[in-house]
Amino acid sequence: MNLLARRPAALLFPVMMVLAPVVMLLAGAHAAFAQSPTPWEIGMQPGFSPVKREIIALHDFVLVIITLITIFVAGLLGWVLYRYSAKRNPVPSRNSHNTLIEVLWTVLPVLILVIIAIPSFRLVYFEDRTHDPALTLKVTAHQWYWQYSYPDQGGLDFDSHVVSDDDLKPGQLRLLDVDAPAVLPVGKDIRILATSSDVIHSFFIPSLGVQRYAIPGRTIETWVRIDKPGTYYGECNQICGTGHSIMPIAIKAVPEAEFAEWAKKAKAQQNSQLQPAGARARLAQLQP
Ligand SMILES: [Cu+2]
Repeated sequence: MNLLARRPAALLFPVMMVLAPVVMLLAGAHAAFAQSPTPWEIGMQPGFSPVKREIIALHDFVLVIITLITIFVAGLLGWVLYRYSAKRNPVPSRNSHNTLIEVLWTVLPVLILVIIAIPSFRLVYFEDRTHDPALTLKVTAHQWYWQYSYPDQGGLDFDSHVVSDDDLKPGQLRLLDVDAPAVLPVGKDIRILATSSDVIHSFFIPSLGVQRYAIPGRTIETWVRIDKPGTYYGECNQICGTGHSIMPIAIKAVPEAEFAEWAKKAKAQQNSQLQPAGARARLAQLQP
């Protein structure tokens, strides 16, 4: 007892250890889940879709191969510098050919490339399309904002603009938050069709493994299945003009029932509103 009275810190530590997870859980319950870039990030954002998980797996696999090659070549270089310096090897070899080594340094790189190509091509086809989508989201890029269309929801269609620095509310992310995010259901295969009305843009959401060029006169497909509710941020990542930095992407993933409710309300609002700017503002208020 005496000991504890003299050293309150000894008691404080176990109490904090017990309380910390509870406090974190409570804080987490209030803070909405969101995926965005963080300062000093050097790795990729974590994945919240099957495609992104495959991208991370391929990246990790190739990283091992690259690391082994780099270590091997650096080691070889070091050995040659040491062993064949003019001091240690005053009379250089006059050989100009060695069939075995030449075959090896041709065949081995080819084999390594084939080993990388197989999972790489598999991934290209995996992210290409989904065969039985529950929903289609059509994305049209404009200088400098995104337009989202839902052909399965009675043609629901709205524009999504960046929130300007002056209008940012507490907790909103500068150059990432938008007035009307695209709302999508979680756990469903969603077909994404990207196109553009003016110049080449790119629809890019890192944590969902979505990246498709938006090209005028073309429609390019991909798909996504979002693991959990939350907001997933992305950006146009094709230099498209002076406003390139002010066309971020925000995807709000919600449970299916909530999505259906949102789509119905948003469509009703859209029908009752003739002024596009007003419709946009009212749609923004409807976001869950
Ligand atoms: Cu762009």
